[in-house]
Amino acid sequence: MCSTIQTVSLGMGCFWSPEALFGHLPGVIRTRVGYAGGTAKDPTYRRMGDHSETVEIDFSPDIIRIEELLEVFWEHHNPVNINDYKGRQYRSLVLYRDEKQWDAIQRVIRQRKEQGKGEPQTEAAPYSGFYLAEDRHQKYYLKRYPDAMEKLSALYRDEKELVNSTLAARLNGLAKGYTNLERIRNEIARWPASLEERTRMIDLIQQIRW
Ligand code: MHO
Repeated sequence: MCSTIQTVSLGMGCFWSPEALFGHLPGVIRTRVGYAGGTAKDPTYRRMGDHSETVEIDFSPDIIRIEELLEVFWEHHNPVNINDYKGRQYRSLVLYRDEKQWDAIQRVIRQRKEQGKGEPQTEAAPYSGFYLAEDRHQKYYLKRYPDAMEKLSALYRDEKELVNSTLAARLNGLAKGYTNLERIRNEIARWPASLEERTRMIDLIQQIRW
């Protein structure tokens, strides 16, 4: 138990949905979206250069393994080379952090091939930096619910802390329809926080008008 938190970055098209998709999974601790995989300095949404839209995922390998994240990744996009469309913006991309992650990528690809799922044209490259996207892109679906954002603001010091929270990751998944309140409530009950904090979170999310 308690192995250290790992991080992986994935590109699979417009980053709004992947953030909600991975954010809803128990074991995922934090998500954020940004630009990575290229060489251009200080990319922005308007000037992304050779970077791709990516979601960066912090996860606890005790609860969810990288292999499971990779299965979700390949099941939820068409990993073809779409280099011609908008440059590398929507590239299928995995940025791995170490040799173990690289091995896991190869293992999952091999298994999927054996299952007849074909070979993904995903680019796998060593992580070499990540540029956080603009605030408006972080937790994009959750931000479509102003009442949720307002109620959540009572729990966090500022919006940055709010959007970086595990709770925001889950609720962003909920806003996109990947999970439901019941599952989130049950999960919070198992989080390593004080009873008071957990009760506060659960009370608060019950009051949100979706
Ligand atoms: N369909 C979306 C994609 C945005 S995503 C951050 C749009 O063009 O508005 O690439």
